[in-house]
Amino acid sequence: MKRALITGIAGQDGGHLAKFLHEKGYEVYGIIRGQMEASHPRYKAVQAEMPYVHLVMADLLDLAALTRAMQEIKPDEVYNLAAISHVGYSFRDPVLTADVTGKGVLNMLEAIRLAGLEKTTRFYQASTSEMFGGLDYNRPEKGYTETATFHPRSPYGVAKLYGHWITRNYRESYGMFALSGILFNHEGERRGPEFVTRKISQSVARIKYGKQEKIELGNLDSKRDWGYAGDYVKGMWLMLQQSKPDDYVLATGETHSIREFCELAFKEIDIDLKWEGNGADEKGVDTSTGKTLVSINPEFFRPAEVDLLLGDPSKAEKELGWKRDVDFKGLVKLMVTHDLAAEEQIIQLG
Ligand code: NAP
Ligand code: G4F
Repeated sequence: MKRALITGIAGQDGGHLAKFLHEKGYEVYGIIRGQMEASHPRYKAVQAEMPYVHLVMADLLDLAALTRAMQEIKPDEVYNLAAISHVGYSFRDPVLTADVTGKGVLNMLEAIRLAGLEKTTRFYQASTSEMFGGLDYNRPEKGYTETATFHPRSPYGVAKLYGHWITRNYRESYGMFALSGILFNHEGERRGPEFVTRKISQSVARIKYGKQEKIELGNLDSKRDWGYAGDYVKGMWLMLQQSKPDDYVLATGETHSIREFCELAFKEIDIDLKWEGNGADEKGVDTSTGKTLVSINPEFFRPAEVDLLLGDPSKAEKELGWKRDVDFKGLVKLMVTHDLAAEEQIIQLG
């Protein structure tokens, strides 16, 4: 039985990956942070959701705890998913973001070496399309590939770029099987409510049941290459099964605006949106009632924005045989359907 260690087990991807690896027959260990005892409500909630995961307490900032975990578990595969992962938040707390999202990767790699596992343990680093920055000058027509130029536009993107390069450096310096998946946005029913897609799908469900009047958003113009997280964790695993370590882009090859996501999400509850006004005065209005359902709150604007992300997953499709099951429309439907069911359950429970 192979042993896998996942950091960021309590996050969106951690849950999908743990289930996927468990179903493949892995013994799965997951790192959870904080002063957690088995009686802690958060620890209990994660354990209840994933009873097959052995939870290990450690923090990405704590090299000693990470080294101990490596020595005790001796994992065959390590998936480093832990990070301060919210781009907007990284502008508010850039130092912590650099420490966790950047230097935390170095701590993981060093922990593997200090435990003497650098020749046996395979390491996956969660790199990101945020490293490209979405600017015109570096954007290939068919989308970003593994060799496109990086130009990160947030403290998060800069920290991730350090993680990306230090992973590559450990591969080249010590012959470690260490690689990065450069993943474009992936979403789903486990997505945190602080990210725009989940904020929209949860709000649409609350609006449907009269618990919320409207959604306040920031930049509606930005475009993202959105896929389903369940499809992307398969790609992470495939990368670590190859005979040689290499970096791969995972993306859908399609890009859509925040506005389009809103339109499709409201369609799921039979509301057609039309857009009125410009800039900070723009509104999304219900065509049949005239009610404003989306408005702009400049609080959600970022000091620098990534306007457009589009990835080219050709290499992963060709070399890994990676395929996706969920397209953009399917993703919006899946998320809104999930959140409507959750609201219905709350209502039924009183
Ligand atoms: P997520 O839901 O935000 O999960 C991140 C996890 O990291 C959380 O469980 C968090 O723990 C944990 N964490 C934060 N700081 C930590 C620390 N100091 N020590 C240990 N754990 C810590 O992120 P995700 O969407 O699953 O993404 C997984 C990874 O892929 C992240 O590295 C992200 O940056 C990267 N990525 C994501 C996407 C995407 O679209 N989802 C795209 C490209 C790359 P708590 O639960 O305690 O907060
Ligand atoms: O959902 P977002 O916060 O995701 P973002 O910034 O693209 O980052 C996510 O994807 C990255 C991969 O490219 C990951 F590396 C990263 O960890 C994270 O998972 O924002 C998407 C877009 C942005 O342009 C943002 O300005 O939506 C815009 N937006 C508009 N209104 C909003 C809002 N974003 C958020 N979070 N909240 C809003 O109200």
